[in-house]
Amino acid sequence: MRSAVTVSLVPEARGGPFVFWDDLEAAASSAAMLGFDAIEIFPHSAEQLAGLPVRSILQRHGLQLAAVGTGAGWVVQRLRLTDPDPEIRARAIAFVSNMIDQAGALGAPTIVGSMQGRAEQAVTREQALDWLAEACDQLAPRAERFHVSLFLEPLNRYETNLLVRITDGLAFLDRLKSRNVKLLCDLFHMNIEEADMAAALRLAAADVGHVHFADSNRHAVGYGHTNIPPIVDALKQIHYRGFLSAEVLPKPSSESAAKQTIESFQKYCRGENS
Ligand code: LER
Ligand code: MN
Repeated sequence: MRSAVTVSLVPEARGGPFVFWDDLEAAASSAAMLGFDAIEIFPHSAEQLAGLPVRSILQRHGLQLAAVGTGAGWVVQRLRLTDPDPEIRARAIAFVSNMIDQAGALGAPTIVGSMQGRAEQAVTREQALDWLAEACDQLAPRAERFHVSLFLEPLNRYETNLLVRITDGLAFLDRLKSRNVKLLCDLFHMNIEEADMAAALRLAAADVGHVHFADSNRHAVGYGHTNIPPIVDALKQIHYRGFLSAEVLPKPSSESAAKQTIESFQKYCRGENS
């Protein structure tokens, strides 16, 4: 397991759960200094990502790119893969596709979280899930060209009514044609929705592609009340080899949240060399 920390390049997402903000070079420098293995970037758009010297920043600081988020498509442009308007769905697919191309060229997977949208008004959950499946079956082969997966993230009930629990995610993967979609298991959402977080991770097993490492209150792990050891044990048991990526509030400051995260990572995952 490897450690990662989030960097948001989206001013409109201010107040959101990202550790570092705005300045990729400064964020990478802090992350490397603290001993993180990787960063996870939340960019404004694929175009913004393409215009940044990401590769050289990563190289300079000896960091990997854990994943790239697409939430700005929703936060900034109000695009959703399950919008009732086919034109908006097409634009949402284009937004994620372009991100897959940029992230993929950097060897990183792309995340679909908020872009899953929600079933509302005349749209049934079944209909929304059909649209989401259609989108994922277009997007996942695109990611496959770069030998990376597409990560799909169940979100708590206040953010979606589509993929909420890990079992929703697993049932959804079953209906896809593509085998290149894995689940992003966010410990903050799971703390709200799962009866037993460790059991949910064991059930997902090889379908766990990425983990958002957050405490119960979405602060850095150690600042809330989630019981982390059984979760790390479950991840070891399923031979999880991916990242534990801190998608948490920058509280009391970015530096403290990052420092607390890496200390927790070292405390709970020490001796773990897989
Ligand atoms: C949103 O709550 C979240 O967890 C993000 O990772 C989704 O884009
Ligand atoms: Mn998340």
